Formats: sequence, C-alpha cells, structure tokens
Amino acid sequence: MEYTWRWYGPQDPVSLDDIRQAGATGIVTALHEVPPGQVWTKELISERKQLIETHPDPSRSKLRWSVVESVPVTEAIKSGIQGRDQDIAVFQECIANLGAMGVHTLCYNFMPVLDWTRTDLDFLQPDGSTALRFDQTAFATFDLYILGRPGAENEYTEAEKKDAKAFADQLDDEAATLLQQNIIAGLPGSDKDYSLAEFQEVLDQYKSVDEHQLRENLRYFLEKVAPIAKNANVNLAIHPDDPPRPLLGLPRVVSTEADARALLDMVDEPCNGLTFCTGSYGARPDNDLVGMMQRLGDRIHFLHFRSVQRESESIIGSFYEANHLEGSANLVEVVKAAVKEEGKRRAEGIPSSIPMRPDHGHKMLDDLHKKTNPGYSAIGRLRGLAELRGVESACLR
Ligand code: DNO
Repeated sequence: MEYTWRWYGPQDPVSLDDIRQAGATGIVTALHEVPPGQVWTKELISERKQLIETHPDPSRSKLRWSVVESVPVTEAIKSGIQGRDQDIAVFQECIANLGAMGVHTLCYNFMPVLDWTRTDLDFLQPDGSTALRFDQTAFATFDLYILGRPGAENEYTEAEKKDAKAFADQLDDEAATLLQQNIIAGLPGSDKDYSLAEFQEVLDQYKSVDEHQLRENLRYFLEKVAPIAKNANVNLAIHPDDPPRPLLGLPRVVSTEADARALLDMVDEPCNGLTFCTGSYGARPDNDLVGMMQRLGDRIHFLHFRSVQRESESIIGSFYEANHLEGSANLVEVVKAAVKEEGKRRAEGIPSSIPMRPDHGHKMLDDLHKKTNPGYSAIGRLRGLAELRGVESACLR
C-alpha cells in the first residue's frame, strides 16, 4: 500500500513536515479554496503540486500528490436540475487538468446536500481521548425539533420519537446550537456551511428526487465523466455515503455492496472505481467488508481505513469511531485482503500499490489542547497509520 495522509492545504495545522515524520509519502488533498462548480486550472494544480513535492532542503523525504479528495459534485448534478451539464463540463475539465498535471486518482462523492455527518465531535473514550460519534437519537432530535423538517414525523417510529423528545427536553440552547453546527455547518472536507433556512431550501430541491432518480443522475454523470477520465488516465474513486443510509428524507445510493456493484456496472471501465472506506461501509452490519474487498478489489482505487464501533445491529443505529484495530470492522482481516489484492495485481503486471490513508483518529495527547480539524488531528492518525503499517508488514512476512 502507498501510505497517504489527508492534508487540508497550507491552512492545515498539521504541516507537510509533520506528515513526513508520520511516515506517509503520499498526500491526499484538494484545492479547497476553489468554490464548487469552478474549474481547477492547470496553473493552480501545478502550484499546489510544487508546494507538496518540493522542499527547500532537497535531502528531506519526498512527498507526492497522490490523490485528490475531493472534486466537489454540485447539487445541480446530484439533483439533476438545470445547469447540471455546465457543472459536468467543469468536472470534466478538472479531470483532464489533474491527469495532465500527473494526479491520477480522484475521490468524489454523490451524497445529496450533506457530506459526512456526526452529532458529537468529542465523545469521551475510557482512555481519555475523544472520538467522533453519530447518535441516532440526537440526529432525530435535530431533524424533528431543531430543523423541524416538514414530514419528518412520518419517518420515525413512535419509540424513536419518544427518545428524541426526551433528548430534546434536556438540551439547553448551547447544546442545541452545537448539535446543529456539528450536523450542518460542514465538517472538514465538505464544502458547505449552511444556515437552517438555507439548509431547508437545499433539501427542498430534492423533493422529487427519489432513490431511483438519484441513481439515474449518477449514471448520467458517470457516462459523461468516465470517458474523460479514461483518456486522462485518471481513476475515479467514489466515496461511500457516511452514514450509509438515507438521511433527512434524502436518498443515498452508495451505501452497500449492491450499490457499489450497480455503479461499477453503469460504466464498466477500470477507471470507474471506488474509494473503499471501511468506516463508512462498516457502519452497516450487512456490509461484509472482507468479502467486499475480495469481490470489488479490482475496482478499488483508494483505501480509507477506519473502524467504527456499531452500538446496535440496526441499519440506522448509532456508532462511534473506535481505534483503528478495535471496533466492528476487523481491519486486520481487511488489510490481509488488501495485501492479497495487491499480489493479484502484481501477478497481472498492473500497478499494484493502492493508496491508503488512516482515516480519522482520536483526539489525544497534545492534540487535546490544540485547535484541530475534527477527525484529522495529527497524533490519532499517526497511531492509526503505525498500527496499520504493522499489520501490513506482518501480512507480508
Ligand atoms: C470524511 C471524509 C469525507 C470524504 C468525502 C469524499 O472524513 O471521508 O469528507 O472526503 O465524502 O468525497
């Protein structure tokens, strides 16, 4: 595997020099400053690439820009409204420019309105570190009582509504604001920052988009971008839904193995592939991660390794992010399967090293006293990468 690390650009409190010390050689980043729907020019890409790949001291370990995460897919593309063709043309141009500048793996997602979603960014662990958590009751409380989404009451069971009411009753204003911020103010890497009213407005754009329609919009998009990617020698790697299920009445279509298979079949070309995020897929008890790695392996272009602890075996249950080798995912077996996949590729004479990043990490040690990006503090990821490298080395013996 190629050890990579997500870096949010020059503003990231974790610097490129820090990343060198973590043992990563690949950088995963995006031009976060370019608003969605605008072209990433070759000049901008080249400038960022230089920043990553050259160091005033030539004896320093080399880094390369391995993966783009993410080029934003606009709401017009996902909802299929007017303007989508123009936005798809911009996406095509980004692909071509990235390929021309030597960045050959592109992660993106197709989640309507919300990117990854958590309700608690500081969930205390027994060892004193903190983790990210998605609590179904807190989420329902937001939906029913803070956002007050029309029709939401029909989407929860009586028991869920009762729990949400009890949760809402003990929330003070400060806690309610924090919950709202955690959900809609945009976690790092997502490109949105909504007020409640704006948020409801974007949700309304999806009134007539059901699961079937969203899948058709994904097909429409893929049929247009995959040929450009093939030409530019860029591998597309769609990130799964996080959490992997419909939210707030919005459909989601990249949540299960069947979803992944369907999208691979829409354009049956190697460049139309997956980001295998074990944290996102792993939040559902019906996703068999090792089996998915085995069955979908040849189309996996990027690995996000993280393990969530499911708090119930329901598809809509709560979960928190455990240490990488703990939790529900069994990453030791997944790493083993990834090492096997690489062996298969080597035997076929195709490039075999899959970029992998330790995804998220607990906030711990010195980072507890620092301002960090939720999930993306240095030390928790350092620990995750170290553990995962250890597992890989053992598998290679
Ligand atoms: C969260 C990330 C997501 C991911 C995008 C990919 O940590 O995994 O924000 O980058 O969904 O497009």
